[in-house]
Amino acid sequence: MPANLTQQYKKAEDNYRRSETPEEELRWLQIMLAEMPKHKGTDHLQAKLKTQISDTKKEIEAQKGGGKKGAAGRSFRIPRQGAGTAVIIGGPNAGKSQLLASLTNATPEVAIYPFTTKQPQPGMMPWEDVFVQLIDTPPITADYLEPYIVGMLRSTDLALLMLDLGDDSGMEQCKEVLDKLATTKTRLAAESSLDEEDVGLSYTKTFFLANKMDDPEAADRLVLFDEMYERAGGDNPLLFRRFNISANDAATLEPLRNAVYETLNVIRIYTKDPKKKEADFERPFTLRRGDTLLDLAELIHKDYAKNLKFGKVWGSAVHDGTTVKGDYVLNDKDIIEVHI
Ligand SMILES: Nc1nc2c(ncn2[C@@H]2O[C@H](COP(=O)(O)OP(=O)(O)O)[C@@H](O)[C@H]2O)c(=O)[nH]1
Ligand SMILES: [Mg+2]
Repeated sequence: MPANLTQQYKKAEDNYRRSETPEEELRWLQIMLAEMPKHKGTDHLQAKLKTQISDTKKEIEAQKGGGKKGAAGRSFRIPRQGAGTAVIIGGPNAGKSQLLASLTNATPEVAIYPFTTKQPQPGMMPWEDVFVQLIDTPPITADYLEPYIVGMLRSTDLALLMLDLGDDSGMEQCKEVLDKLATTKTRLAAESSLDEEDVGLSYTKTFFLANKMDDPEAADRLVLFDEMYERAGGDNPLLFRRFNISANDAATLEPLRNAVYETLNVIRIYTKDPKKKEADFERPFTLRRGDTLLDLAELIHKDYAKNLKFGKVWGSAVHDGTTVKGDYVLNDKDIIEVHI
């Protein structure tokens, strides 16, 4: 039975995905439950939401209690940072940690033996004057999937699925990752979405990274991999946007780095204190394309949104110093004075 989820529900789930703290998560989960159409088709999802709400409450309590672990499986919470988040996944030795090391300031252990990475590790990838958060994860195999990885995939902006082309076993190992995720309610897809028919099923936008292209046999293996999936249905990696890379060769990663930033669909806003001559060019705010002056005010401080009088804009779409109201749609690189 289709769940017929409302726009408000979807907006709440979107905000839940982007929550940075358990308190924020709790707030959006409660709104999701309130917005959920109540009928037989959503019984299961309602029950799940209630469990999530109670787990999140426990986590908040545990934090207050001081340093104790939260609800089971939630111990690896990585707070969202930067303009967006991408989670790196794949089989053992695919090059996940190498990718994190090449693209970010992080220094994960990169090694020839599998299962080196036992905990998720974040790093910040620079893009012009902002950062994107990348998270390296332990490998997924036929009989090994950390439950928190599923949670991370569900709430991330983008997944980066890595195929190891440096070894004949890489193709099968990549298939195992997809097959394993197919046993959960969190799947990889060309675009992020919620399933309207199967309640609770969620798809996360994924880039497919064919890694170790420098290996002499890599190109041949990639052809074999594609043949394996040519007639397959389901979460088919042939549908994902593809990048042929060598994770240890930064030059091959440039198109990927740009695409990761672009897919986040964010804009940068420089704020200017009305009392000062210069805007703050050091730390732009990042917002989503389509966001308004009111959204910016909310990001700065709750009271700013409440007391917003007007804004002054220096940007590409308006004359310099134009006065605008809360519904003004922001453009990338706008300089904004917020007046309260
Ligand atoms: N030739 C080659 N080796 C790579 C590449 N990326 C990673 N490796 C090697 O593959 C092995 C596993 O890499 P690692 O990042 O630890 O894999 P992980 O288990 O997925 O985190 C290491 O020996 C890396 O040096 C690549 O693009 N080309
Ligand atoms: Mg690793």
